[in-house]
Order: sequence, then C-alpha cells, then structure tokens
Amino acid sequence: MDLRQGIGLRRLGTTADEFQQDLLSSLYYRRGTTVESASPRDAYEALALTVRDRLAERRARTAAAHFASNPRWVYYLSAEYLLGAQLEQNLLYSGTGELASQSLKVLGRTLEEIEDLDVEPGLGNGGLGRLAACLVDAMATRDIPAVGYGIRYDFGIFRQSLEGGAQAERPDDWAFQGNPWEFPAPDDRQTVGFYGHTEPVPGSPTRKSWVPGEIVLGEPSHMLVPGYRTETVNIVRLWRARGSEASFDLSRFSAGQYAEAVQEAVRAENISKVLYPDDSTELGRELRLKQQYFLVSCSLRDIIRRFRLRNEGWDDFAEKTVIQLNDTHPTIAIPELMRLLVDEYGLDWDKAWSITRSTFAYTCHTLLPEALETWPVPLFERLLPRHLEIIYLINMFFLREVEARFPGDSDRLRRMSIIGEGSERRVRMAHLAVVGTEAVNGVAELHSKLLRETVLQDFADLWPAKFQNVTNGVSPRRFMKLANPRLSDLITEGLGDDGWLNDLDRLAGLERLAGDASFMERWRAVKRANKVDLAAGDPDSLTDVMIKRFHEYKRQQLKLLHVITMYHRIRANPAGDWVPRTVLFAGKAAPAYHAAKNIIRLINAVGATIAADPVVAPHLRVVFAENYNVTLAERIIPAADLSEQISLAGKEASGTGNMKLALNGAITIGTLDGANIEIRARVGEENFFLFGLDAFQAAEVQISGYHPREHYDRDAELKAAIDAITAGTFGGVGREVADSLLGWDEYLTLADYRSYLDCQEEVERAWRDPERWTRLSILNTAHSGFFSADRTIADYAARIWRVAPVPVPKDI
Ligand code: GL9
Ligand code: PLP
Repeated sequence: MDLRQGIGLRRLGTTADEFQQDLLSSLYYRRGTTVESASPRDAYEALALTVRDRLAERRARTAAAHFASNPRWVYYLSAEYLLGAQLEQNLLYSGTGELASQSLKVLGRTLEEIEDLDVEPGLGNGGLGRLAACLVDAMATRDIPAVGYGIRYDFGIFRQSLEGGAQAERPDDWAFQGNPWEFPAPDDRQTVGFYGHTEPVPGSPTRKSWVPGEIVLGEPSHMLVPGYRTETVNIVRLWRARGSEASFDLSRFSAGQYAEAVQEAVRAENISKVLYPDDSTELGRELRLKQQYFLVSCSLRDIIRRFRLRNEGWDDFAEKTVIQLNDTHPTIAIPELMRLLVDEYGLDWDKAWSITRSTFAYTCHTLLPEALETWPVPLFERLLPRHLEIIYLINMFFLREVEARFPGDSDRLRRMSIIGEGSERRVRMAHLAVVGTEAVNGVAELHSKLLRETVLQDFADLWPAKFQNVTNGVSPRRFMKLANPRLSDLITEGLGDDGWLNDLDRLAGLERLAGDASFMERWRAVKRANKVDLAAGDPDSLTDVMIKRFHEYKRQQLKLLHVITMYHRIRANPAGDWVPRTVLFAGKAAPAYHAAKNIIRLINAVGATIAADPVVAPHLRVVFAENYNVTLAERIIPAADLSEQISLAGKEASGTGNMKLALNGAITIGTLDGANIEIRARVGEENFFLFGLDAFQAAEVQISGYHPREHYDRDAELKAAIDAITAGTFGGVGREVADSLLGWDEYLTLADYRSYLDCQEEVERAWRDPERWTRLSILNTAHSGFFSADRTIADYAARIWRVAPVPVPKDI
C-alpha cells in the first residue's frame, strides 16, 4: 500500500479523557453552547458528532484504500432505506458506548435519555426498505466497496396512532430538528430534466438530443455505514430535490406575487417531499415516476463521475461497476444509462447496450401482480419522452431476439413485450428490468422458483441462466446484539466468545446447550426479563406476535379469527385450563387501503371487548402497539415467544421479520411460504409449527373454484366467529371484513382456518411443557445462522456481482 495515498489524519483518542475532551469541544465549537446552558438536544448532537468523527476517520481511510485499489464497485439503487436509529448502532460499531456513558456525566445526562432523542429516519415502508438497510450494513461488514443511493425524503413513512381504534396518520417530519448523522455535499449536486421534446442529431440514426421542459437540482448528502469489527465505512448517498436559481421568479416576487414567485421551486422540491406509503394508491402517480427518475438520474451521473475520476474511456465501465436495482423502482436507470452513453457520450447503440446489460442486476421482491409496476405510455411520453423512444428501441431489438428463438409465436411476443397492449398501453417495468440486466434474483427459494415458473416464465425459457435465488438475511448486530443484549450475552457465554456476531453459523454451537438445565433456565429468564421490559402483558403468558405491514395476503384476519374463537371457547368454559396468551399486533396499513384499515379497527374492537370481559380477560389479552417501526421492532422481537408467519402460501416473497424472530428464540407458526420454508428446513420440522395449504394446493383451490361459504357452513366454530362480527358482538365493527371473507376471501383464510386452529393447539401443548418449549427456542436460534445478511451479501458478491472484498488497512 502506497502510504502517500493516505491522509495522515491524527487518530482520535480512545481514552475516556480524550473522548470527553472531544465531546466538550463538539459542544463548544460545533453546537456553539456551553456545559451550563446545554439542552438535552445539545448534548445529543454533541455526542452524535463526537461518535460520527470516529467513523468519519475510518471513512476517510476507507476512501483512500478504495482509491488506491480502483476496485469493482457495487452500487445499490433503492427508493427506500429503513435504517433504524443511528446512535446506538454507531456507538457499537465505533466501540465507544462505554466512553460515551462515562463522558455524558460531565453534562449531567445519561445515555438512555439521550437515546430517546435519536429519531429513526423512516425512509422506507417495511420489509423491502429494511432489507436495503441490512444489506448495506453487511456490505460494509464484508469489506465490499459499495455505495447505496436513495432519496432523502423530507417526510418518511407516516406516524400511526389509533383514534377510537382506527388508524390515524400524521406526517413524519423526521429531520425537522436536523440530522447530525448526515454530511451534505452540495458540490456534488446534479441537474435533472423532465418533460420537453427530443430532436434528431444530424448524421446519426440512433442519437437524439433531449430538450427538457423542466430542470430540477438534486443535492446529495450521505450517511455513514460502518462495518462491524472491520475498518470499512461505506456510505448511503441520499438525494434531495431543489429548484434551480431560475425557478425563483424575482419580478413576480417584487410585484407582490409571493406564491407565484416560488411555485416552480415548490414543484421541484415536492419531488423529494414524501415517501409513498406503498403503491396501492392511485394518488400522485406522476410524482412517483418523477421520484424514480430523479433518483436514477442523479445516481447514474454520480456513478459516472466517480468512474471517470479513476478511469478513462468506457471499456472498463462494466468491469468496474455493478448496479443492483432494488425492485423495479429504479428500473428507468436502464434507458437512462443508454441515453447518457448514446446521446451524451456518443457511443454507438450496440456498444452502449452491451455495457448497460452487463452493468445492471435486478432483484424482484414480489409475486403479487398488482405490485408489478407498469406506467401508462402517455404519462411516460410526456414526462420522459427520450426514455420512451429508447424503451421502444430496446423492445424492438428484444422482440427480434424472441422471434428468432421462437419463430411465429406471436402470443409469446405479446406476453413478453416491454409494452403491454391492454385497454391502455403501459410500460412493464419488470420486463424492462429483466431485458436490461445480467442477473435477476428472487429473495427466497420458493419465490425464485415461482418467478421462474409463473410471472417470468417466458423470460426463464429464453435465458435460464439469468435467473438466480439469493435468500434474504438480517443484521445480527442490530437485531440481536443491540435489540437483545441479554440473549446476546448469554449466547456469548455459551459459545465462549462473541465471534458469532460476524459468523452467525457459529450459533449452531448452542445445540449442545439445548439440553443443559442451567443454560435453559437462564434462557427462559432472559425471555421473561425481555417481556417485563416490553410490558405488553403478563410476562408469564405466551407472547404471540404478529408484527408486519397490514395486508390481506399476510392474513392478520386469520389470526383474528383464532382470537375470536379463543374468546368463545373461554366464555363457554371459564373454568378450563387455558394457556394465558398475550396476542400482540403491530403494523401500518397504507392510508388508502380500506380493507386493511378495517382489519385494524376490528382487532381493536375485539381487544376492547375481551378486555372488558372479566371471564376472558385473565386468560387472553389483545394488544395493538402503535406506529410499528424499526425501533419498536427492536423492543418487541426479543420478547416474542411465538412468531406468526401465516401468509397464504405463494404470496410472501420472503419475509425478514420471520428471520429476526427465529434468531431471537421465537418459535414460528407458519405456512410453507417465502423463507418460512427455509427456516423450517434448518430448525427442523419438529421445531416449527406448520399448517395450511402449500402454494401448489392454494393455486389448485383457486383454479378449481373456491367457495368460502362451504367452510363457514361446515365448521361451527368458524361460523360462530364470523357471526359474532356480523351480530355486533364487537360493537358492530368489522362487518366489511366478514363480508369479504364470506363473499370471496381472496387469500383463502377460511380454507386454512381449521388447520391453523389445530396447529395452535399443538403450540399450547408444547408451551405447557416449559422444558420442551425452551429447547425449541434454543434450537431455533441455534439453526438460524444462515439468515445473517452477511451470508446474503456473500451470495450476491460471489454469484451476482463477482466482487472481492477490499480490506481497509489500519495504518493507511
Ligand atoms: C417485500 C416482500 O413482500 C417481502 O416478502 C420481502 O421479505 C421484502 C424484502 O425482500 O420485500 N416486497 C415488498 O414490496 N415489500 C416487502 O416487504 N413491501 C414493503 O416493503 C412495504
Ligand atoms: N417493518 C419493519 C419496521 C420491520 O422492522 C420489518 C422487519 O423485519 C418489516 C416491516 C418486515 O416484516 P415482515 O418480513 O414480517 O413483512
């Protein structure tokens, strides 16, 4: 290593005195205040800056090492990152937790009170955004040179509260007091065009020039993403939209037309104003497409800028660059790179296409047809006229290739076309993503298989080698070490050291302790203490959790039918020997998704009825925890006994909550869906509560004609549960839920009801035997090491990205 590349930074101190000095200096010189007048916010910001400095020093060395080695880079493009709170994580990753606790005393504060001020950036909706956060964490931990690109939304995922048992939404102004973790980089801003028209370029058949009708600026800032127990610190770079200078109309302002004077700037800034709460809403479709192009255009120019710092010409671009598309949201990157290469840099079409295709890879995260994005052609044509032309050309060459392989098969051409020809012509983003990339992957074995065999079957016929599986994973640092310190300490003691945090397969070493009486006793005590902390209900009750976004396919309504049936059973036999249960729900519903919101209301109505019933309340309690986010997940997961993963088989692409819960010793009750299948295969059939139709059977039921009423008529307990809703037992709430279950029941809830209830009885049999339950719990943790995001990243690195780690030396 050439040390001249190094930056010769003074190392920041590692003693308590030095840390305290730095804390005070942050307080004085960067917050501009004093010990005497420091508010809790000042203390928080000063601490955050002091910790951030430690990471920034590593970041500078990382940049130097990367610059020196000119590696192949991974660029992760994602419209969402659900990063979680930063302070606790950064204390852990910089090894300064103890120093911080000590030093804060000088300000008369405790770390706990400071941590409450550390708001999580809610820049994602749920599983997909949280996965992005776990993957960037693992890339840094595995020393992969990588940058995550995203959007710095002013408002993240809405804050949920309950009003009269119904979901209410408030805006999430997450950074309104500032965000100390972020480095603005206005020098790297980019210019993005929208609308306008295209003009031919004389002498060139493929080149065009695009004259945009609106110009918006993208200003980046970045957050540091440290690796755990390694020197690497990568970044996530987030773009914020700004009006250009020209967007402020001084003459109107001077004439007193204040609103008109800024209207163009306001329109520009709206692009990064809010995260879309899921895509089940028709609202703001144009703005959403604008967001996607904004992210893509800024990020690609930044990627090219970075490439050209280190390289000349274009020959090495695809060799030095791999761009991972997190779902279809950033897929316009494919025509955008073509546009940049052909129109702006003058490459010929074939060369540009060969570079483009070997640069991108695409991860699909769904099987739900309504979640596969398509855009109306007229909208595309108006907003991105040049991109539509490029898409048409890509499609023409692509369909020629299909025609050559399958001559005369016009049905196939119609099915595979990037342009869908229904009542309205639409651009199919998933098709564009498959055509324009080198690799396509699903996120769990079953999901990848179903992609190949159903939604993307024609493409898998054409290019079988392109399709792969990379099963999702989660960060053991955040979801074990930070979320569950008691269990982590016990595991470390059991295994002899804490190397498992970077090598999660080592959890398998717990297997030999699964029969050790004293270890089991302590394992139980940890779970109990976590339940006491959570304070959701009796810590000795079975804590049964269903925490995830509300969606009909996930089937919170099935869990609810179980609760209502329990309620009926206990009322019918108050003296019975009931297993006390606390059923905990948490999750948000998209604001426009009425069916999901009705389920939330019904849960709360049922919960209230049970709480008010002196016969049932001692045995059964229903809790709805408001505003599910990463911070809340970190509190609930360690306290869970039972993990509800009960989606209709074939609908949940993977799930990651299921992995977090299993790693924390919750036992899964679940269908053969998504990654549940792989969890069961690893923890063992006898350590997993399986019920319900499998994906094949579910498809058969649906094809052969499904009649939910037959189940209702046949099963007295099921009938009683649904009748109770319609009869008004729960205050008349939930009739729409009952109607949809009896009317069509799209996700076969009634078909799986009996099997689910039987399985819950097995759960209770196991629970009544604490030795058995504890063994199950330990074995779940012991055999879930595969679900580390570090393994996921090792898979991407080896099979999709073909990148090698670049370790950062300590002495650079
Ligand atoms: C999702 C899938 O539905 C999940 O099964 C999967 O675990 C994650 C991550 O791969 O991706 N796809 C998707 O659109 N969401 C997922 O959770 N939804 C949200 O993020 C709201
Ligand atoms: N939302 C949040 C806040 C999460 O922490 C997670 C985590 O795993 C999810 C959503 C995804 O949950 P699931 O995989 O159960 O859909």
